[in-house]
Amino acid sequence: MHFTVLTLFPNLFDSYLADSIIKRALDKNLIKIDFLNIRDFSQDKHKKVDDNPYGGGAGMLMTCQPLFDAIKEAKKKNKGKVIYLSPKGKTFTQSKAERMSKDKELILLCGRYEGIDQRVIDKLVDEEISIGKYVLTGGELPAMILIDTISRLLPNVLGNEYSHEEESFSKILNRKKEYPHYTKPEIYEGLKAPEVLLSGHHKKIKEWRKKTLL
Ligand code: 58G
Repeated sequence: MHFTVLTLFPNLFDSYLADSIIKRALDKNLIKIDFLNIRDFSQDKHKKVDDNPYGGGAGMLMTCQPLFDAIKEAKKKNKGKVIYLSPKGKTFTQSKAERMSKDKELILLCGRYEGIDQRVIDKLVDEEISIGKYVLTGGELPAMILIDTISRLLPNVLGNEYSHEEESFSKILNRKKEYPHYTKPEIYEGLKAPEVLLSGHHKKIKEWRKKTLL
């Protein structure tokens, strides 16, 4: 999967991508992430990328020119859909991630301030996606959430220890209804892991798990 991220704050992605399993996916070339700093496309002498909204109102909007030019540049190397991360978008779900993981390329547009000029959305955005019903200061966290969720679904991204093959998505999402999990040590500050799980008696373990379903 090739992601191109358009943002005013590409550095926000560094620490997240420098760690964790996403770093490994990048190193193994299972995913590629390009960043375009929207400010680099501003033709304003002070590299301005925002202005007051027509009709008045609080806050600033990202202007058309840097966004049109940044998206045009992104499209030279990335033929995927342009996704705008916005609280007005359609809610991102595991099913949506599964569908998007079948794409080869995606362009992720991160807004700041009070959002972007509607003409960018009308002309250049293919889809508006929201990670939930709350407003953030920028689209960068939602973009990272899409990258993370989609990347872990790609072949060979998860190691065996995190494999989603053996445990289905529906199971993960229904974890509330799943049995409780325990790992070492057997006793932690006097709290014992259930005896039956240490017994090696598979039939009894299965019965215990069945009866502990919430
Ligand atoms: C209102 C306010 C509309 C995504 C700000 C648009 C992005 C939440 C989500 C914005 C976001 C989400 C500017 C800052 C989008 C722009 C960005 N907030 N729920 N904020 O996915």
